[in-house]
Amino acid sequence: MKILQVDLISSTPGTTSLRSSGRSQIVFVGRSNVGKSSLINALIRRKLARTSRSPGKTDLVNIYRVRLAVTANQVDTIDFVDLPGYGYARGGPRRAESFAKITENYFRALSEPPRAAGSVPSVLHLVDSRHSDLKSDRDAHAWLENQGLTTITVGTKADSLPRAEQKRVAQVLGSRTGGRVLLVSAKSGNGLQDLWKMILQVSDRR
Ligand SMILES: Nc1nc2c(ncn2[C@@H]2O[C@H](COP(=O)(O)OP(=O)(O)O)[C@@H](O)[C@H]2O)c(=O)[nH]1
Ligand SMILES: [Mg+2]
Repeated sequence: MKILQVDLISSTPGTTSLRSSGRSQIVFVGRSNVGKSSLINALIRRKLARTSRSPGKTDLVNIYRVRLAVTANQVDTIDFVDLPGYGYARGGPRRAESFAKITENYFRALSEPPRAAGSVPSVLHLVDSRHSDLKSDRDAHAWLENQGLTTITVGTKADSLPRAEQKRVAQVLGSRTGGRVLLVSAKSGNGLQDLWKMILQVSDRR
């Protein structure tokens, strides 16, 4: 698989009503600072998404259009949607509301007509491997499942855990998510190939 081109095609406040692009969409959801932007950059092998040490900076919904050659004669386009993080307490109540206000708003907008055929997004729900059992993440997971969305749980920053601990975390997350879980590291690159495989499986390829 080869990534041919990636463009930031839209960058809008989360309160804007978003319409489905009619393309395969992979939506990246997770707490602030979980490593969303780093993971997107690692997957697309470019430094396009802004990363930050201090949580809660991004209020925008950024959409990256990824053109890739899955095989020599099959070119696909997938939109990566980077939603603002939720659950960062120090940002105050406004920040705490961001999952409700932005994430829910985003998915709701997608389910409103007019809706292009085959435009149901798949969700990568990012969870920090070091803090894998937070209430805000469990709530977010339950909410996403309730919407009937295809959700894959991705444990980030796996490089910061010893191997035995990685296994334990994968089991904890796996029992909650019916096994649709993968541990990755944007830093070391571990798990990225498997994640790409999953992305190609869940995105609708026409
Ligand atoms: N050790 C480690 N740190 C990471 C990894 N991915 C991201 N980080 C760090 O986590 C912080 C937040 O990353 P960022 O991608 O901006 O998170 P976002 O707020 O979810 O977009 C930054 O300091 C990153 O360097 C990873 O795979 N391993
Ligand atoms: Mg970010």
